[in-house]
Amino acid sequence: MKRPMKLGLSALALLTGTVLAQSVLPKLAVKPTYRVGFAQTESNNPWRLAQTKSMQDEAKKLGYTLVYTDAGGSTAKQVTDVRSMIAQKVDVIFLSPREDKPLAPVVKEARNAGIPVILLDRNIDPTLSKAGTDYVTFIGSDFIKEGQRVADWLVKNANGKTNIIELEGTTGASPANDRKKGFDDVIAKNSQFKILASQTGNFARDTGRQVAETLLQAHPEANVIYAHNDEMAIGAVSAIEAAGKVPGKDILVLSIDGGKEAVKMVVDGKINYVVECNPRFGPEAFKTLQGYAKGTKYPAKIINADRDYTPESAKAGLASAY
Ligand code: GYE
Repeated sequence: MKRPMKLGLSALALLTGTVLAQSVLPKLAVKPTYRVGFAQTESNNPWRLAQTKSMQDEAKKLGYTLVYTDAGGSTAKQVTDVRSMIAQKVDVIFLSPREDKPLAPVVKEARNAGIPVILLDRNIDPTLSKAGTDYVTFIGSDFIKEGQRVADWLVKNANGKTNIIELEGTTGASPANDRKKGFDDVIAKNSQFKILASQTGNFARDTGRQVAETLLQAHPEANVIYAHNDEMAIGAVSAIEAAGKVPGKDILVLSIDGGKEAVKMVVDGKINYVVECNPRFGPEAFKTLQGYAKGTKYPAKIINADRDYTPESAKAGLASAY
């Protein structure tokens, strides 16, 4: 009986040479200037505008060309946007993946085409793409911690207000998944609190307002609204007022992002607590690009520092909020 031939590792590597060669990160040459893609997910809020501006400002400062696309809230368009950057042979792609699964294949396509990808602000499902293999690194906030910080503040400052409505971000977006997990896990350990309903408001002001309106009608006993971003919190403030209640007093409002408009509402007492999510990515993003070209090894995640805004600190922080 003939034994099946066993291939040594090197023979396997020879046979599958191209495949193996493709599954390592492409190198980036040290050059005086680069053409850099930035695939933005949408531009419908101050957070996104601040992020885009920070990227544009830094590119300009360094004399790099920024190939900018805006997916306008469409995951399918963002996939196409990345493919067009690959076709244009940009040097590097900065990607803010709208959802954590559908963008995984194009990250690999870019890598296979020899273009390093750096993920900005939103992550890809770690079972589908790996830092150090498929993309260089993820730069952004610790979203689980953001959710935990909101819950920790609530546990300390609730004053008997324990019936929560949660407005989730875009379904399938890593900050929505993680801000929910971080918050819900802390709440689960504090049995006096109850999450009455948790529904997506798509990170958008008007959707947040509509969802909050419906949920407030369904749950008149609600006295806390936790929104995964400022825009939905601002929408919720309108919904609370439309329901004849006082935001910040009858119903506590908590959010994440820290844009000027929301911080001003903390100053005015309509929102009670905001955890910042820093959108100013430009300096860190381009520093990472340059470091990568020089051979620096990066960890899977580079975490931005985030402040917070309480009724006590909001006034002092307002001037420097984006
Ligand atoms: O909170 C939100 C934006 O991905 C961290 O997306 C970001 C979130 C941010 O549209 O306002």
